[in-house]
Amino acid sequence: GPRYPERLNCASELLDATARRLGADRTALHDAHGPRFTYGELRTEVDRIAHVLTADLGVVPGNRVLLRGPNSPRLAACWLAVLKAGAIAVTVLAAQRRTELRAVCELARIGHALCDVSALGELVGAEVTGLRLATFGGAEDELRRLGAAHPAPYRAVDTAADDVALIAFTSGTTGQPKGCVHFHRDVLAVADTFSAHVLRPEPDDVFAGSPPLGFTFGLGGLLVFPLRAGASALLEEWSGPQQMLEAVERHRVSVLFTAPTGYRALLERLDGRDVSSLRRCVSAGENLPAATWTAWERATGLRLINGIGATEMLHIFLSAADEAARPGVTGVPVPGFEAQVQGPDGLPVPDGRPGLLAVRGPVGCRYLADDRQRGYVRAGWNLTGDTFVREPDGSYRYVARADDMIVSAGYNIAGPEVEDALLRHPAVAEVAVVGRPDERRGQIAVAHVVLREGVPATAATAESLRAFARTELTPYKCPRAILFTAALPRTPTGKLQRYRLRGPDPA
Ligand code: 3SK
Repeated sequence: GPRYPERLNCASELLDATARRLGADRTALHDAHGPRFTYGELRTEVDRIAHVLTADLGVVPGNRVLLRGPNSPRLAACWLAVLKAGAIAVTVLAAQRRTELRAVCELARIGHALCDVSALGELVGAEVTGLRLATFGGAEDELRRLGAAHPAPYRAVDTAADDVALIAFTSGTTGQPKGCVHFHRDVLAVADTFSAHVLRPEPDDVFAGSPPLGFTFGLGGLLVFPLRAGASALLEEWSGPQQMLEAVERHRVSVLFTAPTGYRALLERLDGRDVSSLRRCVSAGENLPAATWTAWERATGLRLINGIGATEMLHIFLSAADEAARPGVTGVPVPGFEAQVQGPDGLPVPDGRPGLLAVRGPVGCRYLADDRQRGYVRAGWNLTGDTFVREPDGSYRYVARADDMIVSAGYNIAGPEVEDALLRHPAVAEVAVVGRPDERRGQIAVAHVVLREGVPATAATAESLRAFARTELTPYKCPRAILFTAALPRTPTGKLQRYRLRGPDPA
């Protein structure tokens, strides 16, 4: 893995060092309509915010600062300022509600916050005791007013490479959120492994995408990777795929980050759009069906870069560079990481057999005061909770989340495999296949289907899907029930909430 000096402030490395290396006049961040921040202007903005944090809000190194707002260059500047001031960034999703926010603030012992005015209501409603808060955005723009009194520059706090830089909360597809602690060196390590080896960005690249900065997929892809490369990023809260495609065209976006659902939504609206500026398209956040990979290649000529990452691991650890990417497999360990497929005893299983994915590398899981650490880390390996098969050629194929396997009449059925088959049917826009308790078979596979616009939700459509499944799948894998729904339940980061389809909401 990459090596770093003992003293390291990653915000200063990403911003000040890049500006020195490539020149302060290059564009760093912008949104779809507003003014651009060059590297020099971004540094001035960050330094002013760092002064406000220190002088006006009383932040000292090691304090945890909550950051909340839709994706924007200002939110990114706040994140960099918190780290430059030696404090710890706790970025939450703009979509999170007051009860969730209160839980996060208690777990992370939040004493300070910077919040976009558009996302203020729920934070105020969370009634966090003793919170010192400044807002940004809107006509008042408190942060800008306070910042104007502090001339740049701000000298970055001399943090250690393994001082805590951020606490990222898992999106919680099940259960209580968990805080994942990451160091200054971890932030650079994800850029110097996945981004450097798989994306290989150039300073002229323009990054954009849908994941929020409060999800580490977005933090890496839309802030850390572009700045590490001296490239630029478009940080915007998209109203939908249409607006995203317009921006790709207008701003000549070259590196795109979104989840498989995002690529399917873009595919529906690609007609007549010029996306020739795109060079690398990264898909993560959930399983990428082979059908989506193939449809994207057919429509754009581009090979989707599939990856699997985890908030616990900060970013992507298994992927394939685009020339090596092929449908249906995730890829190989990113240079700097090792992977194994293990049995329940922690020993590697032979190639071709399913088992638990175990990974290790320059970053790893450190839960904030949570006993679930024992379940995630075993003998130095991180167990991500995914079932994988290692193919004889050394590539890793996703099977399912370990707890998402459907066991029906003694057969193991991987929901994603059935979904992949149904997605090839022209009537299907989205699908989730989950197990439902059944007296005779233990569980049965149930397909929850969102139909494409204009397709009627009739018995004839269901029969057509059933017949199609029989031609594509071994009979025991065919769904026993097909249910039509308007939308699938997802977390604010876009992850499918299978548990909500399996039965009553446990919350
Ligand atoms: O879910 C993923 O695959 C992922 C990817 C990058 C960063 C974080 C996560 C959770």
